Amino acid sequence: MNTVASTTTNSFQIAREKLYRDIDSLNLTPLWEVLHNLVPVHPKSPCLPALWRYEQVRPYLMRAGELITAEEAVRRVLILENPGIRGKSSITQALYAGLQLILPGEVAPSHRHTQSALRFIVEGSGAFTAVNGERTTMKPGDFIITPSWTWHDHGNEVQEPVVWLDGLDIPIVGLLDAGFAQNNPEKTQALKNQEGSSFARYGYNMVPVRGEGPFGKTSPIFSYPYERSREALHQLEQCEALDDWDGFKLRYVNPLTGGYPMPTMATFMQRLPAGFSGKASRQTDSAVYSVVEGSGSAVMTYADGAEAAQFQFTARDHFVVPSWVSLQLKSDPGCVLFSFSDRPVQDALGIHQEERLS
Ligand code: GTQ
Repeated sequence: MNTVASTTTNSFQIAREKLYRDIDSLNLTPLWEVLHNLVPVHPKSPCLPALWRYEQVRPYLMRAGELITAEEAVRRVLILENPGIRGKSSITQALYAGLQLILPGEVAPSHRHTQSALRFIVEGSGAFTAVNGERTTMKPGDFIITPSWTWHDHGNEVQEPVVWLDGLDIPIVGLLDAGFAQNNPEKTQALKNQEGSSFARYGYNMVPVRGEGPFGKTSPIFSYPYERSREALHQLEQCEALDDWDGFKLRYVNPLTGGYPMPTMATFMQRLPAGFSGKASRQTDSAVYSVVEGSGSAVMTYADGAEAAQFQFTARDHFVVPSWVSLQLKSDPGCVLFSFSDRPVQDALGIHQEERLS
C-alpha cells in the first residue's frame, strides 16, 4: 500500500514539477506552492527585534563626521537596518530609520521628495530645520515633521554637534513605486515666515478661522516641542491611573483632523513611572522607539511563546519591535519613550490589530 501510494505521489510530484517548468517561460507560477506564505495564519515578520545602543553608535557617527561633510553626503545619516532584512535600508518592512548628524557650521542642502519624514531630536540643541519657508530650532525630545513634497534643509549654527532620528516612509513609497525627488537650486531655502508662526496658528488647540491647512494630509504643526509633551505626561501621572501595558502614553495629533500627524506614520510619547513593570501586548504595526530619558528593559516574545529578545535600554538608545512580537516594558527609575509606527496605513486598510496579554 505504502509503496503504491508513494509511487503515485512521486509520479504526481514529477509531473507537477514538469508543469512548473513548462509554464515558467510564460511567467506563470502555481499558487498552491506559496499560498501559506502569501496568506499566513498570523503575521510572521522577517524583521527581528533589535537595539542600537547610543554609546556604541555615536563614535561611528562622529567618525562619519570627519570623513564626509553634510553637504557632500546631502544627508549624513547612519541607517538603522533591521538585522533580519539587511541591505534593504529599512528598520521594518514599511519604515526607514536613521541617525543624522549635523556639525557646527554645516548645511544639509534643500530638497524635497514625496516620502514623508519625521525628526526626533536625540542630542544637541540649536540646529534648525526649515520647511516651506519657516525655520524651527531643534531641542532634544522635539518631534518635527517634514511633510511630503515640501522643501527642507537643515543647518547647524551653534557650537555643538546635533543628532536626530530620521523616520521616513521610504519603503511604503517604494512599494508603491510612487517616489519623486528634486534638489532646490537654493541650498538654503528663502524664509517667508517668522519662526514660531505655524505653532502660533496651530499649536495651542486653536486654528485659523479661514483657509485650509498648508500641508494637505499632514499636520500643519511641524514642530511638537518636548517641553509640552513632557509636561502633559507629567501632569497625567499626577491625576490619572496608569495603564498596565503602556504606563502613560499619548499619541500626537494633527489638530485639523484629530488623526495622526502624518498620513503614513503615527507617533507616540509615553512615560513609564518609577517601578513600572508592564504587561505584554502585541500589535500588527511594527514600532521604532527612541529612549528620551531614564532607562528600562524590554522583553519581546514571538507568537509561539519563544523568546525574541530581552535587553536593557537607556537614554538615546533606539530599538525596534516587529509586527506581532509581544512587548513588555519595565523601568525601575522611570523613563520617557518616543515611538513611531506605520499604524495610519493599517488603519486606512482597516487591518490594525492589537492584543493585550495579561
Ligand atoms: O533629511 O531629507 O535619513 O531625504 C533619508 C532621506 C533623511 C532628509 C534621511 C532623506 C532625509
